[in-house]
Amino acid sequence: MRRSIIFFGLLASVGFLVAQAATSTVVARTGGEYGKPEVVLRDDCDPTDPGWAPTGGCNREEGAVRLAEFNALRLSTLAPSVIGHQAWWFDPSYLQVETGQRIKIRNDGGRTHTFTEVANFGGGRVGPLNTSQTGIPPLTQAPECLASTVVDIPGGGKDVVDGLAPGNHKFQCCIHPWMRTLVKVHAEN
Ligand SMILES: [Cu+2]
Repeated sequence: MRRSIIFFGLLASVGFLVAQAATSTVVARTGGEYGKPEVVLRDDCDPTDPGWAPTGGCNREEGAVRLAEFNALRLSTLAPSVIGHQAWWFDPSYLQVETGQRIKIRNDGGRTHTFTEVANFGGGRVGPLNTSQTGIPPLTQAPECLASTVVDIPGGGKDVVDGLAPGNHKFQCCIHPWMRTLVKVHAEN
């Protein structure tokens, strides 16, 4: 009698440990090491600068980057092609998810962005943002960015990406081509 109680007690402990291990694996993949399955599209346009108005305005309550600064930081004298203003970025730039997990996309910036899958990172659809130093050709446009199916996400807008196959997936903004995220989808195991 006493022996069987100990035996069942042991079984219960083992079961608890197994359950705990399974739970921590899930936590590690979705909430811990890998982060949330979400990409935030960011910029910091200054809504008080009228310079933004002709190209869609700036849908933010506040921001610190005027159009002149944005344009000045497109190029660096040390690089052949566009570098881009660092306040315009995809957060995170590297995301790992499980097969079947949907990825939420949120534009926290004030400008329009896209989150477009491309076979190869390249230029977007706006010529002046694919720019290079004098005498050097601009970025080659990613063909996916020229498709009519590209989804524009306005400042404050949202989207969702799902159905990604296991493997690496490259996403970029088709307006600001230096905004990029590599999504690594892990196969189910
Ligand atoms: Cu963009």
